[in-house]
Amino acid sequence: MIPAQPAPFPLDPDSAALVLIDMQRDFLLPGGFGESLGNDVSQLQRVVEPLRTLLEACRAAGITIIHTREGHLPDLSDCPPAKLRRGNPSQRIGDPGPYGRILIRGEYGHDLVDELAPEPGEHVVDKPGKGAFYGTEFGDILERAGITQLIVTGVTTEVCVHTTVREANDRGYDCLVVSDCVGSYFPEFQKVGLQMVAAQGGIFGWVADSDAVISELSSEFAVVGAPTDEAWAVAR
Ligand code: C5J
Repeated sequence: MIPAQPAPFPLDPDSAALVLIDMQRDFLLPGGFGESLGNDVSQLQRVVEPLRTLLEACRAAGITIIHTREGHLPDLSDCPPAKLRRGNPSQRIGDPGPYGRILIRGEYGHDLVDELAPEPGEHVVDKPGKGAFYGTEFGDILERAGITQLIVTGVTTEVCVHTTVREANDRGYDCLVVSDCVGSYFPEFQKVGLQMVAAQGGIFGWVADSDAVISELSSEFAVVGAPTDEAWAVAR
């Protein structure tokens, strides 16, 4: 059981996936898309180290790993005009940036930060929207792997993390959001975004920090198997 808000989370490593949402250079590095919108990227960079440690722990525990990247085809045919029109008029999706065309698949800035580079066998899902399910194979990957629990990390807490958790919640997945492994450019959104997940008895899911998840992964319980009905009764 992972100590969590609003209640302990009964992790089953065989049914769980670690999801790393959009840990892309365009969002995290100075000069990228995120900064072009006027954001302070240092707020997101603090996520990298705890997430790297959690990623290693999940790899060691044999947990399914899924990375996502937000971005678009070079001809922008998968980018709705409404999305294209948003943001800073001087730099939009598809415009040239310091790391290549902003949020365009195949460009350096669109790819994941070096510290969290996927290993062979890990899934990388390219998504045109904020949520991981929309327009992607994410749902099929989860179904094929028998995943029912998502350990959710990445950026940004109130945008792509929240959208994915809400989509997953509606589809019946149990989502544990890892508080120090998700990040927002806005400290107040980070705080309230996490509160919103666990509010009302876990309206969208659970929240715990990475130490709690890692201790559970290294404990004997975590490798024993699926949570029992009793475990879920405590968690509810
Ligand atoms: C944003 C994201 N914030 N990954 N994308 O546009 O949250």
